[in-house]
Amino acid sequence: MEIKNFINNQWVGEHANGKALEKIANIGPATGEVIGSLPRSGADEINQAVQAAKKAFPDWSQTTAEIRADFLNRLADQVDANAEALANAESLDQGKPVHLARQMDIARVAKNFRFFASAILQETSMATHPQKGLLNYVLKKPVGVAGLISPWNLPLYLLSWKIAPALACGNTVVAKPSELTSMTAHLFSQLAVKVGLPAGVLNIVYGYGNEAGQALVSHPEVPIISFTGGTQTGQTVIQSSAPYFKKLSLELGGKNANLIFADCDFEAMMESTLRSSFLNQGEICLCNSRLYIEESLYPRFVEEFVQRTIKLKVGPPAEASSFMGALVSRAHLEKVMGFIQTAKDQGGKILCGGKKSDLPKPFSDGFFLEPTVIADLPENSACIQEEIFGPVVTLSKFSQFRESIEKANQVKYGLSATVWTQDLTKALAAAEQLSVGTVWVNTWMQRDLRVPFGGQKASGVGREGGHHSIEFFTESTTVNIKY
Ligand code: TXE
Repeated sequence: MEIKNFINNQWVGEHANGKALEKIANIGPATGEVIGSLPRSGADEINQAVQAAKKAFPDWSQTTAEIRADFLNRLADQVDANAEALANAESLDQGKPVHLARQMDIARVAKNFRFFASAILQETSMATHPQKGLLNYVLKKPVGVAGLISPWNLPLYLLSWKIAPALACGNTVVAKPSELTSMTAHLFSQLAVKVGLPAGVLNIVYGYGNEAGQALVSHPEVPIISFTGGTQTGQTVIQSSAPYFKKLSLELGGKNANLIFADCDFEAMMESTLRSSFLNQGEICLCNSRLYIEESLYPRFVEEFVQRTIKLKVGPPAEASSFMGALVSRAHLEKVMGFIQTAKDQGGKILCGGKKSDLPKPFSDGFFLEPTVIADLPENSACIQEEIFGPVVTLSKFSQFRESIEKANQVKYGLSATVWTQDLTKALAAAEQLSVGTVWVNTWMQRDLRVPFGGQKASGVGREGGHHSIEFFTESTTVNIKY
């Protein structure tokens, strides 16, 4: 797939002076082969997109919520109608199994658009506070050109989670997907043209983060940035946008604890813990990579968990029986392997996994890694403190409730946590005491899209979801009239 920038509803592969843009080779994670290319865009291309979005803003921001909701619903219909092509492209580009791309990523893209199409129609944009002789009311207005930057783990799912509310609120958009996974954004731009989205409302520019991404974050005419990616990069985004006082929403890394108490529903916990540890090759910021098991349950847990982890199939992404596909890039595979080596150096015990999976041709050069379980690490070790973002989990014990909370909270991240217990008091106390943005009790990755989603500490700033996204993607003006 030869991807081109999508600017003003045109696919553009050249600089403004007509010279072809340099191309970045896109490597397929399952084979390590080149599967296409994307443009290496820079500040000029970002500026072209911003000017197109600026030009489209007056008309688009004046449309009614009904008209915008109708566009979002038609985009959702197009996503459903093209789900197979989108799921295959996502799998080919990111390495995840096709069945996971279909039922997790692409299904959620359509849901994101439908959700915000209805949310914008329910929004009470004028809160009035009448007093005797003084009328106070609040206007909610679109902000302008929204800069949306998305990562490579759930490419179109997370990009749509930003595009949908941004457009619903009347903003126009310049999006910059991860250079590792740009294919579904390109396919999505074709759907936008198909539904007749006016030119310049949605623009997508491809390229490296420190070039195109950096140019978008520091563009003076982009007053709002929604970013999902690494904690390190989040800091750069804050610094680059600081001179402009931009509105920022940052959803960053996580190092989420899974607290497993002896009184839990063991089978339900086990089933869910295998998913929350290794789903999407462990490349979900909400994965639970730190498992804390109550001492009395530990022997039974370890035996069962290791046995079932070994049975998880790492295979060709197109096969329905593959639970895990390939990691997103060679560099990421090496990074995760580096953590496993460090774990060994720091006295950790590899209970299973730890090696690259060897698959037959044409997958022998793919970035496949066995699901890995590491025990007996000190709490201050790198694998327990740092985000690995791969199919690697650590096991630790606790004996007291208080100890489980202290261990869960002792990392710099604060995105989410999961608690397995049948004791209501314990569950409620844990939810109160865990310093994270989201707590799951006896489940994982289930939530109503109206709740605020995001992290605290090094996991980010701000919340998106339901009304919180609408708050973020609008500016409010308070009007006070004396009569
Ligand atoms: O993120 P990056 P990456 C974590 C995970 C992963 C690490 C790095 O630990 O190993 O982040 O992953 C763009 N200015 N998460 O490399 O680099 C970049 O092009 C502006 C957790 O994907 O942060 C891409 O579009 N933009 C995360 C996006 O930022 C810049 C999911 C994310 O890239 C930029 C993914 C810059 N200076 C990784 N540098 C989650 N919370 O879900 C890069 N980008």
